[in-house]
Formats: sequence, structure tokens, C-alpha cells
Amino acid sequence: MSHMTTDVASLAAGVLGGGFMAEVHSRAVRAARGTLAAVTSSSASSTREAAARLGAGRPFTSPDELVADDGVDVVHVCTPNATHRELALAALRAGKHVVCEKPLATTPADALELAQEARAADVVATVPFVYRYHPMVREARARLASGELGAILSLQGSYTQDWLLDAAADNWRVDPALGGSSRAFADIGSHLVDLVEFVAATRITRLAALTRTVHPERAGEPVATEDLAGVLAVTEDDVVVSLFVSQVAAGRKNRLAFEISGTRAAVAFDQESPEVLWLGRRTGSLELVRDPVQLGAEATRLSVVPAGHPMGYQDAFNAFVADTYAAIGGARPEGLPTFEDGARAALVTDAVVRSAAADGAWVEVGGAP
Ligand code: SOE
Repeated sequence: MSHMTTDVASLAAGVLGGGFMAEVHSRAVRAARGTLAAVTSSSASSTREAAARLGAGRPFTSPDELVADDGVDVVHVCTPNATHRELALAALRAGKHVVCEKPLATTPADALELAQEARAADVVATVPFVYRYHPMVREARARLASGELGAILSLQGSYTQDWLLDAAADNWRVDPALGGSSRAFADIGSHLVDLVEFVAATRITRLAALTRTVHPERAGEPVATEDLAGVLAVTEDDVVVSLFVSQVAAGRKNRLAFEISGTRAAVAFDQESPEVLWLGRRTGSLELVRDPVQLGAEATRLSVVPAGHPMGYQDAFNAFVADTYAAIGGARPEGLPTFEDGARAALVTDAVVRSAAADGAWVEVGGAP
């Protein structure tokens, strides 16, 4: 499976995992004209249940069996974070294309190893940084790249949720053995870093972070992972960046937002209202709506329905999987998030963890893959 052109319509997906993300991936596989050939979940009964719910062809008894099966072309890893390395490595070594959920791995060393193995295997290996696939995100990126906003003066981003606000709320992500040593930042800060760096076409080089664990215990167990993180950072061009991530922000469900200010104009985006992009100007600020007649090539490409017919999260996910499958077919779609990008987010997450452990000391982000 290398760079031969594959018939995209014939791709068969094997999904590892049976949770919320497995459902999102399964819908996207079908939208990309793939077939859902196989699934495994954590036990025989949950696998049977997931196969029925997702409509997968075959329930497999183990991930190893699924990954080795000749009937599977691309493996979607939708399991808890700490299992990603082993499962993605097994899939790569079996010569499969891989879509691995974020965070790609729970340490930068593991994420860099996966990126290296993916390069060596010469397969398509992607990470669902799907917020890149909102048409208005591509529009913000295009307008920055064209110089319309001028030189970048500042970057602000935040990603806030409230599903862990109550002390009673618990989830595998809270447990470092399953989720990794960072929780809020690895889980949603990874999306935020990827999105801001993608849109602004820049990289964060050093940062200072403070984190807080609001509830010392959940479900009777001590909590070691952070509920929120505040990060001050600097890019390679010496631009000041502020990032804020919280899973205990009352009323916020999935508010991933950024604002980038340039010498001429600014752009702001909020993924809970993804059909508009705010264009800030000294005079004449406006909300640009998603209408292909006024958008660039990439925003137009990703607009699968006309203006006034709202698009959202699943559409973004579908576009990501469609581009992954197109890449398997030999295309080179713009802005496809790969294992290199997954490793990049892991490096920034690691810098956040190191800085927070040193009470907010400035640290360098580790070397790019
Ligand atoms: C839970 O915090 C979660 O499902 C994340 O894991 C996803 O990456 C995010 O898109 C929505 O929230």
C-alpha cells in the first residue's frame, strides 16, 4: 500500500473502539463512500453491541485480529489515549493506513515514534484535528496568507467545556493510566494548538503555563490531571499568544474559539457558530457568512451545501475522512492533519506539563519532528 492510486470507493475501514468517537468516525467513513468492515470494542459483548449499533460488517474478538485482516484497508483508532501507540503501531506494521484519535500518544517520544513509523511505512496516517475542516476556518487561513490582515500582532485562543464541572463527573480521560499525564490540555488543548498554528501558519516556540485541578477527587479516586490550563506563549516570529483551556467552565459545551489580530484587520471564529467569521476592522467590522460566492478556494471546496444551509461538526469530520481517503487514493489534499501534526501537539502538551510542574516557568517547546 504505497502511493499507488487506490479506488477510494472501495476502501474498507476497521474501527477500534465503540464509543462516541467510533460513531462519528463510522458516519464519516460512509460519507466518504467507504465501508465499515469491522469493529472491536473492550469486551466480546460490547463489540457485538457496537457492531450492531454502528452497522459494522464483522465484530472481531481482538484488535490484533482486526489489524491483520486482509479485508481492512484503513484502521481507525478510537480507543483511550494510552492505547493509541500500541494499536497504531500494530496497524502501521501490518501495512494499513491509520486514522488515530488525538492525542496521538501520551508522551512526545511515543508520538514522534509513531510519526517516524508512519513515514517509514509509507502509508497515510492522519489525526482528526477536524476543526481545520470548517470552511470559515479555511477562509481565515486564506485571508491571513493573502496578507489581507497585515502582519500578525497577537493570537488568542480558548477551548472551554463544562462536562467535568461537577465533582461527580468522571470519565476514563481523568485517569492518567488511560488518558495520560495531561488531561484538559491533551484532550482539547491539542485541538486548540493545532488550529491556531494551522490558521496562522506559525509555531509556538516557548511558553509558560499554569494548571489547576479543581476537584481533588472524582468518584472517590484522587485526581492527578488538570481541569484547566492558562498558557502564555511566543511564536517563532516573536508574536505573543494566549491560550486558555478548561473542562470546568460553566455553560460552555465545546467552545473552541480564536482571534488573530493583524496590522490591518482581525479574524475571529467560534466553532459553536461555525457558519460565520468575524472580520474586525478599525471601521467596517463585519460577520462574513459562509457563502461560496465570497469565499476562497478551500472554503468553497469544503462547502458541501449552499449558503444558508448550516454545516457543522459532523460535516467537518466527514471532510477530514474524505480527504484522508483521497490521500490514500493518491491525492494531496490541502491541510490534511498527519501524524507529524499529532506529534507537534504532543510536544506542545509536554511543554505545558513541564512548565506547570515548575509553577509556570518559561520552557522551550521540544524539537519539531
Ligand atoms: C471531550 O472533551 C471531547 O469529546 C474531546 O475529546 C474532543 O476532542 C472534542 O472535539 C469534544 O470534546
